Amino acid sequence: AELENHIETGLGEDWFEAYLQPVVNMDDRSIAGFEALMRLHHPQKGILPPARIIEVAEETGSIIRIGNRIMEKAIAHFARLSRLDGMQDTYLAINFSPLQFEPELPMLMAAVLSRHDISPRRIVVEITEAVLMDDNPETRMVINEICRYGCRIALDDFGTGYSSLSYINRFPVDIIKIDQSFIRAINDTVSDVSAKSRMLVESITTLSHKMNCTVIAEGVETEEECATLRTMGIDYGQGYLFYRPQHPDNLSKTLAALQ
Ligand code: G
Ligand code: G
Ligand code: NA
Repeated sequence: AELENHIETGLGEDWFEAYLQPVVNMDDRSIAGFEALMRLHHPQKGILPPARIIEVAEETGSIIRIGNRIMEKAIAHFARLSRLDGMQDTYLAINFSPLQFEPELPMLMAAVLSRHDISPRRIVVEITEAVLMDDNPETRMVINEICRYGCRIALDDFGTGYSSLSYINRFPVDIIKIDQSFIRAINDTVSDVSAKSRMLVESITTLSHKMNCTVIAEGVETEEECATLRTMGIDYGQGYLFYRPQHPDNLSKTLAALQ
């Protein structure tokens, strides 16, 4: 109930912020895109745990208002970052909860994108298996409409569910994000674990490429992981080794320093 209060107050007092984490090309570590990550900044308590906020917000339904707020903020920040040298072709990935795929969503997205003069081709909609498994025809209609409009779809946390493969061909998925638990395991001290994890990651990558999907490794933390992932042909990486999720003002400074 306390978090619920913080969410309501946060929506009213504008405590929500879209942090951004760059996603890099594995070859040269240049920035390919950004993922927007929700942060609720309480003036006294600091940043409240995002995963818990999402959980509570999905229970109460406030996730729809939070999601819209994050989308607006993320697109505004992205429009500004896009004006920096070398950032013109980057993409912006936004996380969507299953509840957000309401019939109004495509129109709302289109309005925000046109207000900031951002092409829908530069937007990636991140969904989890929960969305794919939702057999609600309305959800599928909305996702298909967003795709027709030009946005791409990324499947998040790949490998953590139990039926990924059976659902993947029912939706126009363009990007597969391999869950960080697999990335962590490729250098497990138990050699049997690391060997199997490497085979898994390699197989997911091969399969994804055969389906014309781009592959992102999530949660890359060490040079060792990065080197192993590069030999597997993974396209993009995301993780603390490259960039942490950052407040957009901070990220602007980081990127300006790169130029
Ligand atoms: O941001 P991490 O930094 O802690 O995020 C925790 C979890 O919350 C992740 O699984 C992430 O996908 C999810 N998440 C982060 N931001 C958003 C958001 O804006 N919307 C939704 N639906 N999930 C988000
Ligand atoms: O949406 P997704 O489930 O991919 O959410 C990404 C989550 O992973 C966020 O909570 C983000 O803060 C976190 N994250 C991003 N990079 C790293 C990393 O290198 N290590 C760890 N442990 N977490 C990361
Ligand atoms: Na995500």
